[in-house]
Amino acid sequence: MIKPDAVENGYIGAILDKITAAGFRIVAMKYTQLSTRDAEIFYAIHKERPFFGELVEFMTRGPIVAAILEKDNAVDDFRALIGATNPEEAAEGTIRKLYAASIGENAVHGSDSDENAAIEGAFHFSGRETY
Ligand code: 3AN
Repeated sequence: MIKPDAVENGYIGAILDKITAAGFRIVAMKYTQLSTRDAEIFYAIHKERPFFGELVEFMTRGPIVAAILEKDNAVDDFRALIGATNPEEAAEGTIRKLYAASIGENAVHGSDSDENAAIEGAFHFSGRETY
């Protein structure tokens, strides 16, 4: 996902450019907005974390871009491309270093495993929206 902060700041095009330049193929994509319930389900794993309320509030405050991306070694390569969760710790040239302001508002989400990528892809897209 391209998160609400990056959408608000006009970075959709720049971020997609980096993603495609890095060799990812777009399997599915949409511009949409999460409801509170959507965000609570999507981030259910973080329910007990102190920042959960803040995270749900942030992720629902404006539109996002959701996408399914395909590449060899996609999970690790995408996490390398986006950089550390905290933009201050993200490597030079990574998406979070370039386009994120804080650990809470960090521009992009990437799945942390193939298993979660399948779950998260199915959360956003039906079979007939993937190509
Ligand atoms: P990542 O997105 O790099 O996998 P996770 O899974 O640890 O990071 O965290 C999920 C999301 O929760 C992050 N993208 C970030 O928006 C938010 N988050 C993580 N840690 C914090 C924190 N300490 N304070 C506020 N929000 C946080």
